[in-house]
Amino acid sequence: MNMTNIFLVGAPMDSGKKRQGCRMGPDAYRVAGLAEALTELGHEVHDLGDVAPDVVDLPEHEHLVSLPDCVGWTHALTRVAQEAAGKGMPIFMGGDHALSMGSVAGMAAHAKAQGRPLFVLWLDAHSDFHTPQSTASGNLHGTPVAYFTGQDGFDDFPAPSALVEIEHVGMMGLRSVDPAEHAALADQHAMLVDMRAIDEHGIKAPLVAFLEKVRAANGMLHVSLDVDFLDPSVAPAVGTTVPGGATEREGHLVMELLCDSGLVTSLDLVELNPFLDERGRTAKLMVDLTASLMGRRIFDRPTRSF
Ligand code: B3U
Ligand code: MN
Ligand code: MN
Repeated sequence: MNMTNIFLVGAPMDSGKKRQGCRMGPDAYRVAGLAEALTELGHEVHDLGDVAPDVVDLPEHEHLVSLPDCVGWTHALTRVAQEAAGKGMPIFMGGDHALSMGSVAGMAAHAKAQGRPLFVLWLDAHSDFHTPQSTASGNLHGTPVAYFTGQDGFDDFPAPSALVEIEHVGMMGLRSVDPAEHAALADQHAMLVDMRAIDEHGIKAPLVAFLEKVRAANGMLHVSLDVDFLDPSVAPAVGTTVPGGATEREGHLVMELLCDSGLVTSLDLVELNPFLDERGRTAKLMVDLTASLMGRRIFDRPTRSF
């Protein structure tokens, strides 16, 4: 793979839900050797350190968890994402999934300035398609896809300067979708790949179909990897464990195919809660998956001919 200028952005956001611990994520990735693994692959890696949320003048909400903080993070990360995207490939080290409101909004603004559409691959057990009105938990990490695709109800948040078309969103690994999200997704045209589809068709076929759409549209591609995309038996360090997830090998294959495509322009690593990890194994797996995305191979040559 060609040398890439990679910008690591620490986003120790812990405001998107009640359970705490994701704020330790960026340092866990540093300790697990993310920068070193990418440098070893020949990339130039710059760690921009940790971002802090903007201070916003907004009262706490009676139902939504840490609304002012989430709004402040969205402001800050939108700005930082846009800046970093102008220089190279940003990797957002979360932090919980509410950080993707900012990372994706920033990448969408950058793509718009390039005259290219942004596509988003959402690797997650959840669809994160709630609005502030529909969420029963009040946890805003369940809302980013609705935010950056321009659904109603995000009045307290910055209005994104560019939206992502819902047709440009592909979700893979789905196995926990709330009734309100089901209803909201029913009349939309996101690519929805649940675990049944992966069991029936394998993980490669739907991914290749999605990548073809990105290529045909000359799109940029943001990948958002939630730890709970993976099965909790291999990735236990996450607050919302959902059994029946992707295997370690499926995770690597997705990353290898994404690497081969050459289409990925930014990445989120989200929902790692190091407080719940077992001797750093989840952090290390996320580092290894990122290495696969950035060119690590078992063999360099194609293994198509056996
Ligand atoms: N849909 C549920 C659960 C959830 C969403 N994302 C995560 N959990 N990690 C909710 O609370 O919105
Ligand atoms: Mn998520
Ligand atoms: Mn999830």
